Amino acid sequence: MKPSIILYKALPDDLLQRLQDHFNVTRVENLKPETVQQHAEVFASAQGLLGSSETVDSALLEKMPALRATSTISVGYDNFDVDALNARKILLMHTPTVLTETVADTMMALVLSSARRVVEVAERVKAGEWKSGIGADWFGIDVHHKTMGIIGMGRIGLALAQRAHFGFGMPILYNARRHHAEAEERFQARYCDLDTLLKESDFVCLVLPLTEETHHLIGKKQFELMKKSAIFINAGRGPVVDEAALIEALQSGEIHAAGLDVFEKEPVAVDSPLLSLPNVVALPHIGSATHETRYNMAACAVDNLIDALNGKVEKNCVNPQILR
Ligand code: 8YV
Repeated sequence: MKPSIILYKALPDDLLQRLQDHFNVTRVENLKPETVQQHAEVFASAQGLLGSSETVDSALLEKMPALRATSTISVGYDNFDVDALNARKILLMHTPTVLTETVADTMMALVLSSARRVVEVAERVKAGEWKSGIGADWFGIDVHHKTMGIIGMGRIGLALAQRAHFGFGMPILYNARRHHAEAEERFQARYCDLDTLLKESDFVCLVLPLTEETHHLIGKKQFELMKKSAIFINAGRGPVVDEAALIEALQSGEIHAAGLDVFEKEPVAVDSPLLSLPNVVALPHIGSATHETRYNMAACAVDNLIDALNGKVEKNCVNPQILR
């Protein structure tokens, strides 16, 4: 008999078929307590779980005593209680490589659109404001040859550095838990402590996962260290930034502008001051959201679950040590 699994995200037909070739699949809308209660028996016998953007905590795991592997269609796994998974010897699989280039493209889009005010001026054109030659009130600031500071030199940080260095001639500063030889050799990136990076960068680009250590890493003091002309970009996780401090820094002119793909609470509240500030480009967490990459992420997550339930954890596994 095929193992039972719960799918809590829509999949393209061919990927659903691949999943069904291996497993007995029950599709649910979400992992909310009402849903779990409604399908209590299936949850109690499921060995696998596949989807994204839902909380997986000990309350849920208690309802899933047969669970052996979870597979998230994302690189980030801050919505999983990893300690609780480890304690129950449940594998956690994720999709770290397939989205790298797409997220780096999104970050570069935020850099360009916030510096050159692309969204704002395009709206003005649509509103019929382009009546004669443009004056300084339409101007932006240059991106090329400015200094980019990258906080978090993982795969996405490297892909961003590549674009900025080779495409835009930008000197790269970076801060990370360790020195990164590849970044230093390929892009002449210079390692700095966080304060130095904040003081010297024209673009401060944040691409960190959310952990206890990174929560509110960037707050009032860090915005004060940045140049008044600095543009702040966040495409990692919203709660790494103290959003109230960010709003204040943007309103007071402590920093020049921001390009944001992530927020402390998503979707961002429609009455958030971030949405009425002209110097903010706000995106709805589209980092990896292209047809190609979302397909590749889903395919990777399907294969990850098949692998995990066969005990194969050489790649894409957050906690392979639990099998040892
Ligand atoms: C997705 C992401 O938006 O992979 C991640 O960690 O943040 C994004 O690619 C999200 O997880 C929905 O699948």
